[in-house]
Amino acid sequence: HIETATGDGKSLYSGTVPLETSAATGGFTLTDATRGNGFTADANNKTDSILCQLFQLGCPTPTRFTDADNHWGTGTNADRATAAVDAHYGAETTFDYYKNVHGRNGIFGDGKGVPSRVHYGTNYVNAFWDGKQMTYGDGDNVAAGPLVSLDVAGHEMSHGVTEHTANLTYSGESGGLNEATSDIFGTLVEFSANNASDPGDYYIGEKIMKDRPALRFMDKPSKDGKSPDCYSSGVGNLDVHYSSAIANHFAYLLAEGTGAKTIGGLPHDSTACDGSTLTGIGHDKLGKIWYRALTTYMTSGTTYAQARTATLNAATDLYGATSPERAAVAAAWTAVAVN
Ligand code: ASN
Ligand code: ZN
Ligand code: CA
Repeated sequence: HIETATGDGKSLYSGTVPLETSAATGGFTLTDATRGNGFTADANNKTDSILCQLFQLGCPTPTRFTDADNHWGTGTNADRATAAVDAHYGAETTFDYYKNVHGRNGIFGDGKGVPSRVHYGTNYVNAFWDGKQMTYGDGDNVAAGPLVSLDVAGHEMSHGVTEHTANLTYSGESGGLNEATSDIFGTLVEFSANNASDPGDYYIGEKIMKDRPALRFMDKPSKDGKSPDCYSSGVGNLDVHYSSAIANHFAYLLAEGTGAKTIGGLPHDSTACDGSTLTGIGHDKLGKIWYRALTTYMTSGTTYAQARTATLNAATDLYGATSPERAAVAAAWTAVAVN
């Protein structure tokens, strides 16, 4: 007999958080029956063999966490359940973001929750969505700690949303748009949590990175030393995590405009490629416009020029052809040299 329960956990990055769990004989489990039975398990530092990755053959079975009193984790890595607290909270927050803001019932739109695995591999500095489940590495404790922050969780699970909507091909300009979609919604998931320990910002991975302030910067992507701030032909030849920079910069400028400000306690400063001054329309409207563009107008081969049209169409649908929102979308693309 299993019944829903509400516990709490001491996370690594988000303070003490409420957790939806299940009560069963022998203790509680990290299974969220209120969100389609998404659950969080321990990968036990194992990795998936190539046979597992390609044919789902011989894949290691993650172990379910159990807890006697439904108070999970200690806030440090010494307890293996701590990273699980962050991952479970990240899955809950992402599920709620898509449901409450976009009316999307889970990653697949079918109400099903997803499995999350923590403690994948050894010193594994990545996290990934494999089409069915979330997987998080522990990091190497030099470049990065465990990759279980809210923005990373939202980023990875949003790859599942993209796959089931526009299905943007993961190379060329569409690959950059796929990655940017994950950075945009990962950021909006972080904002939506309204968590005092991990407030919303436009940095990606600021909680996990140890040797620099963040993995990526949407206000000025070139702060990472590698990403472009402005579109040029050939941007589609870059790795998708750098070609994403154009849409990340667009998204920041649309939401926040140009100039310097502190957001989530972090410095942000954005400049338009054409020197123009922009006023933002806020991150809620950015999310509405990008989600409608992704689910209504973008397709697998969408380019940057076509993303401009897709978001203009979305803004027309949502706010009208002569709206300030639609004009702001046009100005933000022009500001990153997508004309
Ligand atoms: N963390 C990487 C990403 O989501 C891994 C991947 O799936 N390509 O971009
Ligand atoms: Zn990604
Ligand atoms: Ca962030």
